Amino acid sequence: MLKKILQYYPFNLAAVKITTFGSGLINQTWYIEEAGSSYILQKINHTIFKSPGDIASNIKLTGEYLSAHYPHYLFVTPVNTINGDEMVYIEKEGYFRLFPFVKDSHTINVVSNPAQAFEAAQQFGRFTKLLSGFDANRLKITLPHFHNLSLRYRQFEEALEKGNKERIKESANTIKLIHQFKNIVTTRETILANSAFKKRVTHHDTKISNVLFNEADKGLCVIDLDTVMPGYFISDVGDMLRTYLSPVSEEEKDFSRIEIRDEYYNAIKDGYLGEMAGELTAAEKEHFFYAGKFMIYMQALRFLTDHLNNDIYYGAKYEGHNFTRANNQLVLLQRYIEKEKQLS
Ligand code: GN1
Ligand code: MG
Repeated sequence: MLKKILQYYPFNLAAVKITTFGSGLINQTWYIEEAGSSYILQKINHTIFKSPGDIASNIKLTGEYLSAHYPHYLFVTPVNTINGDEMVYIEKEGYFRLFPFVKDSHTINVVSNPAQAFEAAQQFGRFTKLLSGFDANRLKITLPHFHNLSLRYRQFEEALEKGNKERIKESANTIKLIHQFKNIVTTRETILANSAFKKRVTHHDTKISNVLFNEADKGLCVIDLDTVMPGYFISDVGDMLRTYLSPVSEEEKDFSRIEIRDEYYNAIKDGYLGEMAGELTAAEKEHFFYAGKFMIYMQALRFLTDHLNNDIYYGAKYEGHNFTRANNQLVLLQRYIEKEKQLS
């Protein structure tokens, strides 16, 4: 099947070597080697990204802006097919695209020192900063309401009415915790109503595996641009706080291992503000800590909602997978809030 897709690129198919690659939950990724060159092939999850053409259009527009204004900035754009298209569409299989593999780069799955957190935060901050002269409204909305916490909350309430009855019953304690932290939803509504909160070009998926590092572990560039859309800084900062602060990820089942590491908080802050301090308003800067609450809570909400809806969005590798993930995120949220006075 993959060879069928590679036919659309100038490959010598007999010499192509394909291996699976990466750890994303949504898109599928492969590593392609041919005659000493390497590429990344990705299948876009079409049930989630309903208009893959919009993703291609966003990458093209931002890529053109960046190469015109910052020719030395590394920004990875897809390789065109032999027909000059940015993607391949194959009936029943879906949409695929090919990226050049950045030489001597690697990705990291778990942040293992504050310097990596600093580098990643600098890369995400730089991305938004360099695009500050680009009108974010030109971007297509690839996932409508992606980080709309109020809508996520309503979807959770709907799952409480229409979801799996047994799971709802078993989740009573988790549901109670979600209700207990509802003020995180109202705070977002209040702050975003303030014109001091600005819409900018936002990545919306700032996990560490979406940054390429060089051999010296310096950040090279950001990748996975599917969710690049107009948005607020709390999305990007918040997802870094959510995924870099604890030594264990959302997959961890032993919740006693979840902790907040102060030096990583400071590294994210230094890396991001080193780029963005001149862009963010005072009101935004005051909500740096809130960004973490927002994203951790939203992820807990999304995992729990999916569990109540029989795992239709994230899928499940074992019974109760999304329930464990939701509880993991709620423990993370509580550990985080315990440090509010100290960190903010
Ligand atoms: C999904 O596919 P991946 O791993 O890049 C999700 C993110 C979640 C993340 C949780 C389009 O990202 O929003 O934070 O899982 N992306 C989408 O691991 O829903
Ligand atoms: Mg992603």
